[in-house]
Amino acid sequence: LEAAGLAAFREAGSPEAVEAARIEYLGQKQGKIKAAQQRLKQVEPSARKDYGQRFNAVKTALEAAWESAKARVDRPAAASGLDVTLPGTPRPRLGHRHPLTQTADELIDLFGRLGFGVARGPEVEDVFHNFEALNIPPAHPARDPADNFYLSDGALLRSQTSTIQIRVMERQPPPVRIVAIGRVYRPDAVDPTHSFMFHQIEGLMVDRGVTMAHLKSTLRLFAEGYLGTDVKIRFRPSFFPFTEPSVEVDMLWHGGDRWVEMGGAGMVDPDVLRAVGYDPEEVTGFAFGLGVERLCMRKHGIDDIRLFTTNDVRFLSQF
Ligand code: FA5
Repeated sequence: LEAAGLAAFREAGSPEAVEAARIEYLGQKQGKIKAAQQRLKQVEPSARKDYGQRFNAVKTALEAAWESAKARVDRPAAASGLDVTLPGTPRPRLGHRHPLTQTADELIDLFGRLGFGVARGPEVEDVFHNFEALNIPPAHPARDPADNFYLSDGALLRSQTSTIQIRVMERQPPPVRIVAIGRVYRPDAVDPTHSFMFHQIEGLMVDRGVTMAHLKSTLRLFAEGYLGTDVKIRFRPSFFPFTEPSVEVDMLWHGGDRWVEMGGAGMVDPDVLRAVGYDPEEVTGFAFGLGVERLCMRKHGIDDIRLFTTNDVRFLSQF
């Protein structure tokens, strides 16, 4: 009885089969255990004690077999091969956009609200767009092989986004009002505010009657919009071959104890306008080129430009 009952519970593969085995062995009316109990009365009085002990052991074993068979078939997931007692799979951690990508989007959005559209240009440039068209003659020190990443004769990794000014003006007549963001490359010595690859945001506005006052107020509005109204910026007279007059723009660094250069700017040189077929008697323009990493660093209190490219998740996950 015991062996047959244990086998019946062990082999029962569904709740119905387990119930059938229960009725057959443990059923109150016709169950085999019940029948075995009733046979106790017919046993010789001298053997009753042994019979009773054996009966109890078999009954306990079959009840236990029933409990475990029930637990086995009651788990709905058991049929699908899913073990619900295993620890769950951790929720995948979502990634997000790199802080510089977020910064680029914010800058484009901000300049968009000031009326600037978006332009693009290639990272591998020709000498004409990187230098020539920007009034940088062949003997100019800015063309020095030690200061640029030349790829082959006539091609280099662009050293400034000002190349895009030229490409935009070549394509369309005035008025122009665009910004362009992209990577630029220079073999500069690396330090907390310099890298050999960084991003610039270039701006160009050409129309009738554009003046230096427009340039300065645009850059002020931008700086206050991006860095906050308490930001301090200053303009210093400077020189670029493609603007006249030219300025450099500094921002007071976080900590407030030093100025860091944010970008260069100026009124587009009449020669540059003429070279793309614009009439400098009719239209004037301003242009600027700002360092994107430095803007992001100033806004978020980041101390070292190298953090953008070392892929430390402790840094990246803060954005
Ligand atoms: C220029 O590149 C000019 N093309 C800017 C310009 C545009 C002037 C339009 C006039 C009209 P400059 O070399 O100063 O200028 O670089 C501009 C900005 O890029 C700097 O102020 C700085 O914020 C950033 N920058 C320059 N070099 C590095 C570097 N190695 N690492 C990180 N940022 C840099």
